Amino acid sequence: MRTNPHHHLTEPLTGLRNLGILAHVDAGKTTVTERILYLTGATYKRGEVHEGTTVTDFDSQERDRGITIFAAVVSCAWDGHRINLIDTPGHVDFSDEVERSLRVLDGAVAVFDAVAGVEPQSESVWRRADRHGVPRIAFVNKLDRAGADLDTAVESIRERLHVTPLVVQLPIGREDGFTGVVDLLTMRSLVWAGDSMAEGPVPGSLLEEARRRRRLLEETVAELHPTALEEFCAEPEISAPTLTAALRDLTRTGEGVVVLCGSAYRDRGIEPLLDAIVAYLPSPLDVPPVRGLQDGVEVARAADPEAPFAALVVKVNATATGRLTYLRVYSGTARKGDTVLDAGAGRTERIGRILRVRAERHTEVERAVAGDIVAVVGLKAARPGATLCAPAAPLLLEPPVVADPVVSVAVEARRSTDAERLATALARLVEEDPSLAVRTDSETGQTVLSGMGELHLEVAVEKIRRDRGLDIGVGRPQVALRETVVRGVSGLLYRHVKQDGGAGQYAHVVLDVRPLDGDGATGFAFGSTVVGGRVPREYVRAVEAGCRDALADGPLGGHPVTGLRVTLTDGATHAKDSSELAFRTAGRFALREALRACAMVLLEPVVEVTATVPEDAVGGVLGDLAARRGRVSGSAARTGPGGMVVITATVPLAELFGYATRLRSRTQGRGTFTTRPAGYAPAPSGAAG
Ligand SMILES: Nc1nc2c(ncn2[C@@H]2O[C@H](COP(=O)(O)OP(=O)(O)OP(=O)(O)O)[C@@H](O)[C@H]2O)c(=O)[nH]1
Ligand SMILES: [Mg+2]
Repeated sequence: MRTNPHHHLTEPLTGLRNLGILAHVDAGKTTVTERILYLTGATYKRGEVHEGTTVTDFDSQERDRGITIFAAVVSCAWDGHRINLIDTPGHVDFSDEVERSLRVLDGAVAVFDAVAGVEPQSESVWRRADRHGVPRIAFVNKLDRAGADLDTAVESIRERLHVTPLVVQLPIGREDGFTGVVDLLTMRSLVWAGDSMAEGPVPGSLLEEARRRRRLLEETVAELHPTALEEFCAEPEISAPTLTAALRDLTRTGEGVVVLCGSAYRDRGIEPLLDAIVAYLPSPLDVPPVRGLQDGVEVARAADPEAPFAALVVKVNATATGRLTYLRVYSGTARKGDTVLDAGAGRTERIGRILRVRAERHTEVERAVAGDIVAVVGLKAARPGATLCAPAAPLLLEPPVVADPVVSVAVEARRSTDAERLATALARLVEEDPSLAVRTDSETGQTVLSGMGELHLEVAVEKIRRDRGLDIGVGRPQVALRETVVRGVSGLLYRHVKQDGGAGQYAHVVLDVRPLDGDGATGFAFGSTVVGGRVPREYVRAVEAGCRDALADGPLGGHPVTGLRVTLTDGATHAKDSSELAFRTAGRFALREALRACAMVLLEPVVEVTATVPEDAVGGVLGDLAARRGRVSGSAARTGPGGMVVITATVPLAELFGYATRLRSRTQGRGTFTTRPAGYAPAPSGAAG
């Protein structure tokens, strides 16, 4: 069933799948990707994560650490379709990579561990995919492991993800004896041995169970899909073609999720997964047209090769030898040599070469058409999230959301002569990864690197060490604190008046400041209740901008301020001397003064920790979490896979530095944990900052 990799596809857009592989750490995303590349003929050898030989974990740190850090794009072909595949990282510190990937995907495969079921990070990425409206199918992996069970994994999908699982396979054999599946649509068996897959009739011993499950699938589909229901009522059974069509519809609306299973590591279950990707997940033509701003007005652009060009920058790889920019083309066609506009930056760039990203080598193509994901050489400055478009038809696509960095470290070059090289290296790193930020501390003069977590920063610093051979000193990690309002003020009047010759400035504003509703709520809301046009609309907007300026440093310690609502209640203008600038300045100083009058409190980031530990270590682990100011959640400890106990707790991020080492030693290396952001909580007085 292997297709010829050199077969040249001049496929229509309907044959294209932009697909992401999503899951919790270690569920097997990279291994699934690797098997897909092998089966589609994109590679000639199966790579292994633990041997550091996979295509998508190509970075030396990924290979050393055995985890995916950077989302990687790779293209392959299956059954006359082309698949652009993005293997994403599972670790929470790199979830911005996932967010950026989701922005440009049309569909995804969510991979689950058949022993652990739905894990916290799979739940988080599932929610993210919901927000982006990305249709998914589920692959329950690692069916070969001791304790693996498809049915329990499916139940956890139903319970934790609140979706209706549509299970289309029945496993043949358990754990070590897992050899194949019964395809419940065709009612045929698929059995794998070594490199080959054999199709045959359903084994007699499984026939009854297979029929029962087929019936269950029909019932579930009939409940959700009108055409299927009609056939279900009129005929003895729903035919395979009707089922397939219904499953495709339900996948696209998200009303149900098709569940397949297998063992990527043992090469079992990947062919049907590829068939399902092609059958159920949408092409670029099946998803709604992209929306963007044209002269400030929202417009839709269809995935039409003849329309004006518009693309979103997904990723940038800036290496010493050049800059590779990954684009998702949403409309139009780009050709080698074209000039395109970076709509946000207002700068034009030239497309040097266009590459299709393949496993073994990249191949040059003449053009990139709507729907495709390609890599481009020659762009000098476009950053991830930028829109590139035809200069004659500017369009600004919404950039992916970038999370606020929560952890920072001071970095310095150990040799003072390296200071400039370090600054350049940091600047380049930030260009590639918008979830990193660099600033100079105004008090200490130190260079401070901020990111999504301890591992994120460790990887960033190590990358500079490796790529540039720089000797770098790194300070202790610090969490990013916030300030919030606990008791507001009302009727704060601020007058900004300068009328001593020349162009004057005149702005009066009156503000109310209140905490945002909800404990630990973050964000900023602004409104105006000014009546009778006492403050014209453009000045109201200027006041809002001024307030946003003031949020950058709060009165307690210069931390960003969040979780408040500001209302402009009154103001006054001067016929000649009022301007947007005057009102922006007034807004800034007014809020700054108001915040000094408010009761404020420091907030620190907290995370939800899920630790899986051996039973005899539970007491010690709970005690340790308490000492770290952790609050163990309701159903404190539940029994997880393999007799391990799963503990969930909310812990301040500041207390978690170095926790990996501690947990390992407390559990003789058997305990593992993952975290996910759980917002902010009031910090104890005297919190580090
Ligand atoms: N037993 C078994 N092990 C598997 C299977 N699939 C993957 N693994 C192993 O599980 C480990 C993690 O696999 P990866 O493919 O790196 O998982 P991942 O989801 O890409 O991990 P991150 O990218 O770090 O989130 C590796 O040691 C794999 O060899 C499987 O089907 N069965
Ligand atoms: Mg991986």
